[in-house]
Amino acid sequence: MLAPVVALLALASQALAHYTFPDLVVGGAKSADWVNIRRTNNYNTQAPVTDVKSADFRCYTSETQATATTATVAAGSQLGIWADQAVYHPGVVNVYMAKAPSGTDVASWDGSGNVWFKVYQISAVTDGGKTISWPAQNQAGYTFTVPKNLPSGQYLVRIEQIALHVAQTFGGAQFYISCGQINVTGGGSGTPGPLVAIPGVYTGNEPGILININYPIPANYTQPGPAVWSG
Ligand SMILES: *[C@@H]1O[C@H](CO)[C@@H](O)[C@H](O)[C@H]1NC(C)=O
Ligand SMILES: *[C@@H]1O[C@H](CO)[C@@H](O)[C@H](O)[C@H]1NC(C)=O
Ligand SMILES: [Cu+2]
Repeated sequence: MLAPVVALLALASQALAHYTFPDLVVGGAKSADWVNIRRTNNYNTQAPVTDVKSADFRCYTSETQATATTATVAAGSQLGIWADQAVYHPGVVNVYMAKAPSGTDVASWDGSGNVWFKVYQISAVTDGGKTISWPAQNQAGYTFTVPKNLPSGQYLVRIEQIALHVAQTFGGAQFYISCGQINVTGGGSGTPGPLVAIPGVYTGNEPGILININYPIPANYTQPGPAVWSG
């Protein structure tokens, strides 16, 4: 008679197991779920992407084929990307953006090509091997500044939280991904870069992706991806 209990526990731990990023926070106001962010395949399962070469590594919408309502965001202002529950896996965060080609509505753009640059990251804190800590852990979401010199126009904004609790084997790192659509106004004349393709930016063998975070405690941590462009 243990079976139903075990099944229930399994369900409960599955429900607890993961998270999604369904909300943008613009001007301090949080959107409803999946309004400004393209609904991801995992909106029910919350399951992560683990194949960094898969098409779903970009926006995770192969099944939903979702687009979103584009939010207006002033350059230089704060933009938040919020999760459906606390991001409790230890790991790091990267936020990338990509500008839709001129004349193309971002709602009908897939973000292909060498077009993505990093605007924000939260890494690990190390001290030579005594301890390692994860400032991105146990957060409800993340807020960053849209670079002041970013040219005005329509962009995809993509978050990835890289959960590293079982990342000691290849493909073990879990990527929690979402793409929002924003229309940047009042921007500048900066040239964002370095530009990367997504997928393409990672192989899965990076020291910050294929890593045992538990033992021995890493003495240092290398954030995956290009440098942040801050404008
Ligand atoms: C983006 O903002 C510009 C400037 O306010 C506006 O002209 C344009 O219609 C907006 N586009 C979208 C898709 O919101
Ligand atoms: C720590 O630094 C060394 C030397 O630069 C490097 O080889 C190693 O990959 C780094 N470890 C991590 C986890 O980033
Ligand atoms: Cu999980």
